[in-house]
Amino acid sequence: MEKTWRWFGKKDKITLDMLRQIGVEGIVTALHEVPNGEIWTLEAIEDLRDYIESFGLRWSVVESLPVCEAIKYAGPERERLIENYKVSLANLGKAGVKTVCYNFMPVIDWIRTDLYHPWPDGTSSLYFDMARFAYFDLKILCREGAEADYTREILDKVEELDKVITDAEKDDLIDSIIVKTQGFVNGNIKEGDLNPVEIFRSLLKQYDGITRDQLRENMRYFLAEIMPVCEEYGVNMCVHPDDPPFQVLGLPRIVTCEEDIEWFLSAVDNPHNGLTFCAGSLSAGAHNDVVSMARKFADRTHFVHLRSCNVLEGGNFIEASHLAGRADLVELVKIFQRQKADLPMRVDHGRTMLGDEKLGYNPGYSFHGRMLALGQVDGIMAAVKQLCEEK
Ligand code: DNO
Repeated sequence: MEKTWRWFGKKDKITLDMLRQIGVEGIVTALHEVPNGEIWTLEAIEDLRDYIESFGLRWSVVESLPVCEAIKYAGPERERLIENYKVSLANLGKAGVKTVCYNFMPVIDWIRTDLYHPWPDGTSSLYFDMARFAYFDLKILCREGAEADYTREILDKVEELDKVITDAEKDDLIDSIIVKTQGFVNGNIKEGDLNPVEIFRSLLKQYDGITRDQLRENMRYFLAEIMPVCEEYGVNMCVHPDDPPFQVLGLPRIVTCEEDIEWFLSAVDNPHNGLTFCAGSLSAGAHNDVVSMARKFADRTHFVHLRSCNVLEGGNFIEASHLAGRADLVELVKIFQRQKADLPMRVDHGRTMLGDEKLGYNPGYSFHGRMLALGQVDGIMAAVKQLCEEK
């Protein structure tokens, strides 16, 4: 597989020079400064591509070309936004950047309740705590009907937490769930936005009454519309699974499990309609057998995210070491390496360690932690390659 790294553009504190030194071959990035829904011009794409190439690297994958909410909920601006999307895709194709990762999660992209969950060895990683998440939903967002989505045990924990939680902890929870994890991925809420909870409530409203089936139909419609452009320019689309892979906050989520993936692949049965196999997101769902899913979907996988989670009691999950957890990365490397030797792969997230915490990296996107993970995965890849050659 091609060793890639998510880089957040020229403002990223981690430079392309540094990445070249640690064995990265391809870059995963986006035109982060272009507001969602606007066209990515050929000129801006070529500028960034040439900059990356001047370091001896290549722009391998776009993550993400964001799909606007109105496309997801089929608002009146949908046609115009899909037209813009097509132009951006054509421009990417012309510039030779032909793998495009996106997601179809309504309102909120990935969700964690704790960005610095401590490990006994002094490092920290990202964490999802169901009771704290339910607290946000019930006591901060005050979403109507939310109680019905949680077990009695979780509801009791929410009441217990309510007796002790401080205002600072509440702010931190809001920050972790809807602000810090969203802004840098071109999400709906950015740091510095006033009253994020209010903004979030109004975004949720857009999905009132939208069922999973409707969201599926809107995804099918979007994919069917863009496929001719993908065919013309040889662009491969790869949807990122929902993270975490289950329903949240009364919103439908439709890329959560084997059946969901099967559905969207066959709804628009075109090789350009594919998957980002994010082992981390998928392994956060106890219902997912990640290795068997990789076997099943390898031929429609255009991009791989290597990471692993442990699912804990009550629906909590923790981002494990890249050599542990529910996602067997050794098996996954075997499967994907056999599938396509130059399939782009990036290590996804890493521990915060050895001073990363002082450098203000985006949550999950530390330097040392990801470098350690890349070293581990690089070792797995070398061993797997040798074993395959010996056979
Ligand atoms: C988080 C990321 C996601 C991902 C998008 C792709 O760390 O995995 O934000 O980039 O969902 O569209």
